[in-house]
Parts: sequence; C-alpha cells; structure tokens
Amino acid sequence: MAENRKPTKKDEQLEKYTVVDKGKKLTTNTGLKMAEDEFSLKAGERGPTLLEDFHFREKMTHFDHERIPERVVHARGYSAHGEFQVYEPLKEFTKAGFLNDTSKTTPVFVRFSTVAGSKGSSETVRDVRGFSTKFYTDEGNYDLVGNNIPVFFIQDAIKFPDLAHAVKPEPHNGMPQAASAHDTFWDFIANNQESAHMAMWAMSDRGIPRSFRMMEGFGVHTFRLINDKGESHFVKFHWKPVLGTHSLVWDEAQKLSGKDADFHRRDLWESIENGEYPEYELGLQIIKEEDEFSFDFDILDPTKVWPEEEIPVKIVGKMTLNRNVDNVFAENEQVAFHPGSIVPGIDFSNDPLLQGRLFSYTDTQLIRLGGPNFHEIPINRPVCPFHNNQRDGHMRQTVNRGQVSYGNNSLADNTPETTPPEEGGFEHYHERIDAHKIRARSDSFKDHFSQARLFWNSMSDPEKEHIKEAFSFELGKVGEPSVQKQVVDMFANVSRELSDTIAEATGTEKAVGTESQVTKASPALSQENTTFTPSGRKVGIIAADGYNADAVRSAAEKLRAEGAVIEVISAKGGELTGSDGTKLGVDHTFLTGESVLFDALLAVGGKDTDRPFQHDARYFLLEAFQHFKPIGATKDAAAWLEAENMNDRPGVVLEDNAADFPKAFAEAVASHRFWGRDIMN
Ligand code: HDD
Repeated sequence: MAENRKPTKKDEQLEKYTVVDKGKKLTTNTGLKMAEDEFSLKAGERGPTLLEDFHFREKMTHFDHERIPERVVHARGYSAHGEFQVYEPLKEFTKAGFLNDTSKTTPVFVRFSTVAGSKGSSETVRDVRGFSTKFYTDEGNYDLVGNNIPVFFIQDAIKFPDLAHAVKPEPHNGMPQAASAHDTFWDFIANNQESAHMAMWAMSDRGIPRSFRMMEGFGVHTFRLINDKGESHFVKFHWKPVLGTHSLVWDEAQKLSGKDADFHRRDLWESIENGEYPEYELGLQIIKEEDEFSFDFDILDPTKVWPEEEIPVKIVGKMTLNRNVDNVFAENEQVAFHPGSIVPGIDFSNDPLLQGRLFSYTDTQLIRLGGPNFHEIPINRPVCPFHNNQRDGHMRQTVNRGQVSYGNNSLADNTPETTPPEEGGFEHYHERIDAHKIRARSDSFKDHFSQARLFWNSMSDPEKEHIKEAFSFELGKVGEPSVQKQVVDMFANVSRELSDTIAEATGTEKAVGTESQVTKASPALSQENTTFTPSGRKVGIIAADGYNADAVRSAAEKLRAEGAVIEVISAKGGELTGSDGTKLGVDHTFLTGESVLFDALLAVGGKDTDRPFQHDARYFLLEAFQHFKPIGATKDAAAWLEAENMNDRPGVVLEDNAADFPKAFAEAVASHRFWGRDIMN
C-alpha cells in the first residue's frame, strides 16, 4: 500500500482477516506445531506411507480442494481497491448518501475481465471487457456491474445462455479458446439480429483495449435515480477514464497474447505499484420520467445508446484505484458482484435484460462459491452493520447469539426490525404497471440497424478500416459458407461498404439488400475524439554501451515529466555505461522484451554496436513502425531507420531534424498512433 494512503473502512475491515505467515512456526490447521514437513510417516525408511499420517492427509486434502469453479462468463479477471468521491451533491436526483456527501470517500473494489475466455486465457483477445465496481457505502454495498461497451448483444435475459454457449469454445472440439472468430458465434449473430449494434462495437477498436486504465465503463441498462421526495429520473451510468479511451491494433493484440498473456493485469498492477493511480470519472445521463417516450429508440432497450450529444453526460465524481490486491484468490476470485445490490436512491428499470440479471448473479455464486454464506467472505462484506434472521448453511462464519431467528416475534421485541423509508429503509419505486402477462418483444425494440449505422457513421476512417479488417478476420475463420453469407446479408443493413468488404474477404456473394438510411453521427463514440496524453504510455529506449548520455537524459526527463514510463532495452541484462561514464540499468533484453510491449521506441544505440544488435534493434523498430507507433532516433541510431526506409515518415522523429528533439518526440508519443503512415513501403 502506498505510504501516504489513508486506510479506508474496507481496508480496516480486511486487515482483521489478513494473515502474515512470514516468520511464523508451521502448524496444522488445528494449531499443532509440526516437527517435520518434508517426509511422510512411513513404516521404515523405505516402507509404505501410513494412514495415521494426519499431517500428510490434511495437507494433501486441502491441496486437492484448492480450486473452485471458474465464473461461467468473465472467468479471466483482475482487480484493485480504490476510492470514490462525488463532486457535488446530487440531491435533486438521488438520495443515495455516497452521491450526496462531497466530504466522503467511499471505498471501492473493481474487477476488470474478458467474457469468453477461461481463467487462464490471454488478456488481449478480441472481446468485451467487464468493468464491475463494488461501492462499500454506509447504506450497504452498491454494485455497478458493467462492460466497456454501452450496449448488449441481446434484449432479453432468457437468451443469455444461448449467447454464452455460442461464443464459448465449440462443444464438440473445445475450440477456439477466448475468441469469437468461429462458426457458432457468427451463426448466433446472424440469427439474432438484435446483436447487430453490439457486434459493430465488438469488432471495433473497443474490442481490443490498450489498458484497463484506458477503457470506458458503462452500466448499459437504464436504471432509476430516486430523490428524497420519491421522484424518479431514468439514468445511464458511465465511467470515463482520465487517460482517454485507447486501443491496441489487431496484429499487436495477437502477438501480445503470446508474448505476455498477462499484459492487462501487469499494466494495472505496475501502474498502481508505481503510484500512477488509474482514475475514472463517473458520468450520468439523465432523462426525466415524462420524457420516457421522447426518443427514436426505446430507453428500456439495452441494445441502444443514448447519444451523448442529445443527452449529455453529467460528470459527477471520480474513482481512483490506489491499492493492489493482497491475495488474488481471496479477493479477485471470491468477490461476488450482483446488479441487484443497490442502495436507497437507486432503482431498476423494466429493461428485460436487467430484470433477468437480477436472478442470475446470486444463483451463480451459490455454485461458484459453494453456498449461501458468500456474503460473509471478507471481500464481499459490507462496511455497515448487517442483521437479519438468515441462519446456518455451509461455512457460516458469524455466531448469531440468542434464541430468536424469526419474525414477527415478541421475545426479541420484534427485532431485527425494518426501517421506514424516511429513515433510510429501501423501498421499491412505486411504478404503476397495468398489463397482460405475455411472452413477447415490444415493437419499440425491433429496430436493430439504425444505431448500428449511427455507430458506423460516427467512426473515423481508420476506425472504419479496423472494423472492416476485424469482420474480415472473424468471418474468414468461419468454416461454414452459409454462415458467412448470412452475416454478409445482415450487415448490408448497416453498411454496404462493410458488407461488400466481408463478402470480398471471404469469397462470398455480395448482398442485395439496402443499407440503413440513418445519416446521424455521434462524435462522442469515436476514439479519435478522446484525450491524448503521453501519461501512462510506456517508452522503450534501445541503447548499448557508449550510448549518448545527454540525449537519453534529456529525452527521459521530458517524457517522465509528462507521465510516461521509460524502460531500457539492450542486448544483455545488467548495466550500460554511457558516453560520460554514467550508468543505465537494462530492463529488458532483445530476448525477454518485445516491441509490442511498448507504446513508442526511442533508438539511441551506442558505440560500435555489432550486427546482431543492429538486426534485433531494427526488428523491434520495424514492428513498432508497422503498428503505427511513435519512433525517435538519435544521430547514432538514425541509420537503422534509413536501412528500413522508415526515416522521414509520419511519427518518426529524428534528432537531426528536430530543433528540440525531446519535445518533438514527447509530442509524437502524445499522439499515440500515426494512421497516415503507409506501412506497405
Ligand atoms: Fe453478466 C458476470 C456484465 C448480462 C449473467 N457479467 C458478469 C461480470 C460482468 C458482467 C462485468 C463479471 C463480474 C465479476 O467480475 O465477477 N453481464 C454484464 C453486463 C450485461 C450482462 C454489462 C448486460 C448489460 N450477465 C448478463 C445476463 C446474464 C448474466 C443477461 C444472465 C441472465 N454475468 C452473469 C453470470 C455471471 C456474470 C452468469 C458470471 C459470474 C458472475 O455472474 O458472478 O451470473
């Protein structure tokens, strides 16, 4: 934990459950000190092991039971602790305490995840990312269980098992792992056309984020905010990352999957360890109750965004992630989120996807965490008192003293007692419902292509290219021509340009349908309009003995001042000696590092680098160049760029050509990618 960090209420609670084993005596679980832990009890030194060996049996049995079922979706995830603070009281909209008291910091625990892959799968695959936040408020836990994409594939929760089955590895051969590029996923998409909008998002750069720190988060559904007069407003929740929303490129993402399957968790862990705390602002889009039907989409439909230009995002607070987990199993694996964990001042809408989720999350924890007492696991405990008449079950921790575990009672003065709404008791919003019981979809949910087209219209040219490439890749991996054809036909409703590209790439006949006539765009959807900063970017300096110490010092100082992280790459580990005799520690060798691990490269070289060094350096630089990344080169290394025909190209900064080289290179790093660069020649 950072030294200047004040423990939150949650930290203090967790501290009571935290155990440090270092320096302690080894005991059994019953506290018996053991004299021996390396040899089982045998009948003779060369004889069989005896059943009497309780220590062996206890140790082995515990090990045999160490695993629990992984999450059925979102199995691969990583978490951090932090704090949330609201900027201004939101009394007009909600009575939730943590959204009104500006002096209060609310402890939070956030888990980021991929959806499709198993617990051990790679993190940079193309997928939706989960973004779950547990606020430990004084009025109970509030869980915002969202994604990094603001819409969903389906409109009704009853289809969720179908969606998950379609995207998971195909059952007959267990392939592919953590990927949507296969027949059953695209067969599902084509035959459930409400998925069109989200499929566009998943195939866009949003499907391959650069970092958990550079991802938006969305509550997706429409919720309600309730104020102290009992008035309701519809709301959508947003997390806006302070570093902006940024992505990998596909070739880079695939290579990262092999070079560092832990790329995203390492990035999160390291940034928190280095004190560069990830920050996200909370945003609210609010619609008045009387405006429910004022839009050209149904606000209960989870496949629709509320365009930010029409319904602005009001920024209301900030979350800072400032403490890494102490134990991945105890915290990241055992945390249980639930969209139904709410506090007074927040309520549900009738979105049929949300309504179904309200059942599924408790149910899944019962099998995953083994029984009904998972709320007692330290990471899940509220920081406020909790009392009721629930008792017993597997692994019950609390010792509930007393005779009474029922209501109504007279023996305990009818306690635990309920709390009237005026005093903070939760009461469901009194929505009036007058309807037939029916299994059907509302007609207002049946426009599947207008917003998919809105998304397409909102993309910049490079973003459109990426979407076309992603569809071409994914459909190229589909083996069944009839599925490819159905997808080509389906996306002709969104864009002929896109559909024709998929047809071309897969050798499929072009579609005959007409595309959506929507011309509207929402600039807020394009990542080109996000924040660009060198902060949080990782710059690799390729250097050898005799490197130009002045050049390295001035570039590193400038970049560090702007918040970038600098790491040194060379042929061998240890230390390099610069032109002025100063030393520089090597962080990666050409063997252990990789071009894809960096956002930008600075080629510095050194004195008399040999051919193998130059070969490796050029390989690193060429790959960064092909991924559109900023590249800088001092005089000593400029020849490597020339040799690969990379000098004099957008985003390539040469010391010889720049009046202020550190500044010019830092500016290039702030631009992140140079899409205008022709990487073909
Ligand atoms: Fe879900 C996990 C997000 C629809 C059923 N979901 C899960 C997690 C996230 C989401 C972030 C991981 C939580 C964690 O880190 O532990 N899910 C969403 C979003 C949805 C959504 C944003 C649509 C807007 N989910 C959804 C539906 C259902 C589920 C419609 C079922 C009716 N989701 C689950 C689950 C999981 C889960 C099976 C698996 C592990 C868990 O709950 O705790 O119950």
